[in-house]
Amino acid sequence: MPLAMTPPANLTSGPATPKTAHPDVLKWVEEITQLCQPDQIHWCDGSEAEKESLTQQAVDAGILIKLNQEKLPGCYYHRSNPNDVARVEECTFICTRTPDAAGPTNHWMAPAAMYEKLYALCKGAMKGRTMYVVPYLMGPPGSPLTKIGVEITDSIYVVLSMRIMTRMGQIAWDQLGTEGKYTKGLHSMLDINPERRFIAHFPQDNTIISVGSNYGGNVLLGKKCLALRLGSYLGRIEGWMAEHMLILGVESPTGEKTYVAAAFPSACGKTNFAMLIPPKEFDGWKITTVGDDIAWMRPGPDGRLYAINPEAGYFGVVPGTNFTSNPNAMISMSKDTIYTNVALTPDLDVWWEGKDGDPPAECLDWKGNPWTPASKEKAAHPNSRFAAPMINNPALAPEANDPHGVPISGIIFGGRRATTLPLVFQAFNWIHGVYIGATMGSEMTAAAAGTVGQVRRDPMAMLPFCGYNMGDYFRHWLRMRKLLKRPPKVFHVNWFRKGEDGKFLWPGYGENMRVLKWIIDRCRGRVPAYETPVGWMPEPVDIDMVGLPEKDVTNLGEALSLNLEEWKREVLLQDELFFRLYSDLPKELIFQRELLISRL
Ligand code: OXD
Ligand code: MN
Repeated sequence: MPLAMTPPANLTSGPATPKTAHPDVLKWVEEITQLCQPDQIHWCDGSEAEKESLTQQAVDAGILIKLNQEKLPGCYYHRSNPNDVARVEECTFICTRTPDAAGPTNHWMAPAAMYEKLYALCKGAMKGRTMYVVPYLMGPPGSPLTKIGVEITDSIYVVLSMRIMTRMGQIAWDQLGTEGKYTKGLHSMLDINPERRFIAHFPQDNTIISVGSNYGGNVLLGKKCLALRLGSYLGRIEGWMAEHMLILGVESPTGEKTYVAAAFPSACGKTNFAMLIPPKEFDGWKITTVGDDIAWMRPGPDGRLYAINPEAGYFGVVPGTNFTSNPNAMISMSKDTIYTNVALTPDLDVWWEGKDGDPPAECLDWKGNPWTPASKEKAAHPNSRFAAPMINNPALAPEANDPHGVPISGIIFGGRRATTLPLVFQAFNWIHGVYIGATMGSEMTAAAAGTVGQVRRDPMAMLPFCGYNMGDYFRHWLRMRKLLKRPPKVFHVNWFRKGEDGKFLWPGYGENMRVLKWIIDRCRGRVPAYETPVGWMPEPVDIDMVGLPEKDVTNLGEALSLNLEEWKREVLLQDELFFRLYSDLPKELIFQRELLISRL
């Protein structure tokens, strides 16, 4: 088929030749070329040869450092600008037609005003640079949930990371054809200046524009921008859900498989939970990872909720990861991985706080400055990351590539809470579960710029990621119940509760399997629970503690305890969000609050 538009004369050879005949893509790329004025255009095909050549160019330009290939085959190291190390919520905008459609929890600007501002910033921004046109799939090929995106970027780091994080290249051009729908994404680093940093979403145009950053969460546009912000918007219109959730499979010794999805805020252990290795006492039990960050879910023909992981890689927090906390993540990042903002040792290995073994006697910290164990600053940035292909994960669920997705039996909410929230409880029903998710709170982490440690309400862990009015988002959750004959059971967990001595009451990591087992058994209706004002709870004897030290067994009672005075304060704290959303809140949630207060 002839191309609908001929690319500019000087850009017709090699990778400058379009890899698609999709008329709208060609028109849009031409428009962005005129606007950004790159020296060259590279249409990505996702091939090995392309990867090799781009990686070499990135190394030559000092954007990547080749790591010790004996220790870390195929691995590279990247340092971001120190002003650009996390997602920035103040710079993130939902540009719906009215501010009300974006709602009080999102920053809003009118689409026309935002386009004008960003096009002015992008004018000539790629002079002297190459513009990459990156096609990608979010989801397994052929899934009814899968979406196509095209990201235009001037960052080779973005191209190489998108290749890990998504199904990038020819596969996406093929699925797009000449008539497919796709999400437009334009990214330019500009001069990596926080003053000129905007991550703008235009839901009605299915478009994202991100400028002034080169940090993953702001610039790998398939991830937070498409898979969550635009995804949640599209899900509401199209009758499905885009959630900030891991998906895991639990296989019992008899081969029975159960799948759960879990929403924890950023840097609260989703990757660890998704890759959990059961303790040795759970002989024959196996956890497999479908996804570690994002779930797209839709009702299946049997009335259950089916989930896919739209991603193809992990963009995980590195510090604290070791062979005890998450062996599967360690193996996942042992090859073909891009590390960002960890420390670099003299033999070109990587190091971070919490890695197994002793700290190196000397290394370069994440900013490239000399570091020794006596240094006051951390060697790795607390939000340093690894981008690794999911196929590296020894626990990868084969279903991660299944276009049908997996049936979800349980949804687990959780936050990082030192007090009040017990180890685990179960919602009375779906509506109560929506209330529990909507009122979730968590201590802030380094994944976003802000005050680390402060408790903030983070409904369904979606506060930074919901692409429309949060009140309507809750309404969408409530409405989904009507589309499900067998809705998942809903739970809340808190691995982070502390005792009076300030120490964690629960050992966490692989031992979370013990709580997960109770959850699975509840989903399958085969263990008891007792009714409390906050939901169904296990007695300590209902959690299998065999093999754990005496102190953990003793602490379990406290980890599971309810302090009604603390809960009354909790309800008042929850009001902070409810007041903000009041005019948009579904009545069901207000009733749930009243019911909780009367039970307390
Ligand atoms: C992430 C995040 O990167 O949630 O997954 O910040
Ligand atoms: Mn996340």
